[in-house]
Amino acid sequence: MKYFDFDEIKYEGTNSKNPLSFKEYNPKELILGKTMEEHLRFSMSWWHTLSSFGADMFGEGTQNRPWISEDPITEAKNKVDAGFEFMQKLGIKYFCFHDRDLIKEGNNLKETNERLDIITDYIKEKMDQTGIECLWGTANLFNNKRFMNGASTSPNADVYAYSAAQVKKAIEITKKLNGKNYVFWGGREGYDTLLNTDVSLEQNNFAYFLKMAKDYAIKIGFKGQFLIEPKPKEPTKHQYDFDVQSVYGFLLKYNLIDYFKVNIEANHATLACHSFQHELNMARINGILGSIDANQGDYLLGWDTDQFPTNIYDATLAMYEVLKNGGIAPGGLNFDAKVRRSSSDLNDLAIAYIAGMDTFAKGLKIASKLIIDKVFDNVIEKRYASYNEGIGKLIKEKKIDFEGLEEYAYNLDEIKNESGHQEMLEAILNQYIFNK
Ligand code: XLS
Ligand code: NI
Ligand code: NI
Repeated sequence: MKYFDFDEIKYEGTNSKNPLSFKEYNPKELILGKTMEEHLRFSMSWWHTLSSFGADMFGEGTQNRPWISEDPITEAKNKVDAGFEFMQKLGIKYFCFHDRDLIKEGNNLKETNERLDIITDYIKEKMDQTGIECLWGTANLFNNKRFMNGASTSPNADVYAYSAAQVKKAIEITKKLNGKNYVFWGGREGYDTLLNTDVSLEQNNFAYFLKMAKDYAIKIGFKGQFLIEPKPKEPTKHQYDFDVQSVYGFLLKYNLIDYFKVNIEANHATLACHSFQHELNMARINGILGSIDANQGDYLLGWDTDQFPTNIYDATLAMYEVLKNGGIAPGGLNFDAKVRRSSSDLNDLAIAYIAGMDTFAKGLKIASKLIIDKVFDNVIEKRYASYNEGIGKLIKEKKIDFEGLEEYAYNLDEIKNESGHQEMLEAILNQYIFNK
């Protein structure tokens, strides 16, 4: 059975008026020696695309998806069929999943795991037929009420044990599907009030949980990259993986830095009052940029709206960081994004993906020109030139101390600063966005 009534989506160029066509994303086009497809590594999110139907806190689902069924196994298989058809038609080569997106829980953990075996067999078949791959897997440790106080940071040791068993299985199925990465998003790992929370114990337990996960991955020969996905708040008020810098500090403190990188989500960056580029930059300069959840938030709303990314400014600067990083592989650009509740047609899904893919494709093209022309590199090089000689060189090479600097400062008569030219640079960036 076919679920979508359109054919393969083609690149038709910037003037096309066909909503079901790419205007910017031309998969085989070469940019800086790699195809767009290789640069962008787009991925479909199983949860938003196949398992979410537009429900919100105030109302039921609005999106009537033809793959819904009463029988959990039938529904799960329908979703696989729909998902692979969708990815094939859009030319998306990767998918990401939570264990619980694939199939509903059974009556107990054993039954749930047996269901996972059935459905991952089926997914594997589809992967072999189509060449589509798994970008990452993860475990959903937040939906079920057993996680109301957290999972690996729960005050209840039984919940901790259950969470470990669930993650163990999630790593096993991710390995079975040859996942390129495995993600830990905090879920409910955080707290709402200190009046009942032992943060120190929770953080130690959390770190030990991650250590056991990586030890187990090594033991079973899972080669995927482990990733932590920072988010500052929601569902808890204080999420432990607040942002890239806090995750980096945590990984250092608990000696996990060699095994984990980060998966940066645009909407989580903005919730942390950072720009998307800031988070990507922090990860890149510390060598832990692993993958991206490509979406966008609404600056007027204080929660994770997970919208499809259409902001060309942010996409350009994100791709700038990706190029500076030498690429994002084995990570990719996963659309952790959902259509708005009122976008109730099935085709709205495809159009949303196309909009996101075109935005990042255009961002990639503009960013590559900024890099070729060294627009910001030249400015930054000149701005820090005082560290290439004299006193600056001694500082950079750590060959001077406070006394030496004091002596130097005594002999300075006038300090001359130069303009940062921010508006000029923003205008140049706009010029590239408008014209390239
Ligand atoms: C939720 C997160 C989640 C992760 C995977 O805010 O973005 O969807 O990407 O668990
Ligand atoms: Ni995410
Ligand atoms: Ni999110």
